[in-house]
Amino acid sequence: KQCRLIGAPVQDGAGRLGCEMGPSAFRTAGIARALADLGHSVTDLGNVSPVPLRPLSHGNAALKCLPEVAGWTAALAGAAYEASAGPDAMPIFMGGDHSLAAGTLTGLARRASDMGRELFVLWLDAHTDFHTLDSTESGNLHGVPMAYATGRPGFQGYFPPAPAHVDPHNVCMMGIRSVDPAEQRALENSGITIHDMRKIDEFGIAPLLRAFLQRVADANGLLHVSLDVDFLDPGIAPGVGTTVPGGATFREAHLIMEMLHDTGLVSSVDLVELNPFLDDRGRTAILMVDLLASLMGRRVLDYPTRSF
Ligand code: DIR
Ligand code: MN
Ligand code: MN
Ligand code: MN
Repeated sequence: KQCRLIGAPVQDGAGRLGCEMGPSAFRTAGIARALADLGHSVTDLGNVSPVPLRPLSHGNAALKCLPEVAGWTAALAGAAYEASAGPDAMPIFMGGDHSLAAGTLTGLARRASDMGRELFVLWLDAHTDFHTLDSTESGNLHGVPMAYATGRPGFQGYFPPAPAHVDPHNVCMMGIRSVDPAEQRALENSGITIHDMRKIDEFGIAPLLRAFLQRVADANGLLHVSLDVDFLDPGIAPGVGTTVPGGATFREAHLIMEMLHDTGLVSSVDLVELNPFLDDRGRTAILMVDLLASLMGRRVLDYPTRSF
């Protein structure tokens, strides 16, 4: 694969400072080396800069940093479109908070549509990030990217016009365990598949994921994986501003990544919400890099050499 590392040091969408250090932490944790050791070609394209701001005012007084996040969205949609060109392209967006997905999802959706393919999204997160600009109560814009990307109303005139939308029927969310009431109402008829932690506990992650991957394969789709650090249990991933108890375990997360690699369907990745200021000696950054390495082909067990 042609791995293209793209830093997106956006932190204006999160409720606390620190995500702007995310791309540096991923680099320090050895992300390029981990991919190169697996035999991939790796290019670090550096960090994206937001487009110039224009003043914006909105009726929802809770909104924080709307012009800044709108500027990042425009810049990242362009960066995602460009970095996804070519048959072996594997853009990897190093966040930065999850508002960056407003840009990556819509830029990648435009690329897919150019190719005559459909974009599918595996959303690994404690949260659904399905607020509109009107419904968010916290005002933190990392809570809106999936609503924007799937074309929910109310973004026009504030966020840039989306270059393309993601079909909500092509979205599967796993790990969900914190949903605000307004999001829940909107999700009910959205077409999005949601596997919350209850479902994962009850059925296990493998059959749920396998069913989604089969749909992607049947449609010859492109698959984008958006991995929010808070998908993981806070016990193994403390470096995030929005920890929620009861997250995915080390093995559940690695199993997902290994199954994704086996299918060969993944064409792009977001690594988001890493807050190095809150991390414990880099362990969350290192875990995220290890998960990416599993997704890109690293094997924990080499079965043929086992003698028992
Ligand atoms: C909550 C938390 N739904 C909000 N959202 C996120 O503020 O809108 N936390 N994305 O990581
Ligand atoms: Mn998120
Ligand atoms: Mn989250
Ligand atoms: Mn549809």
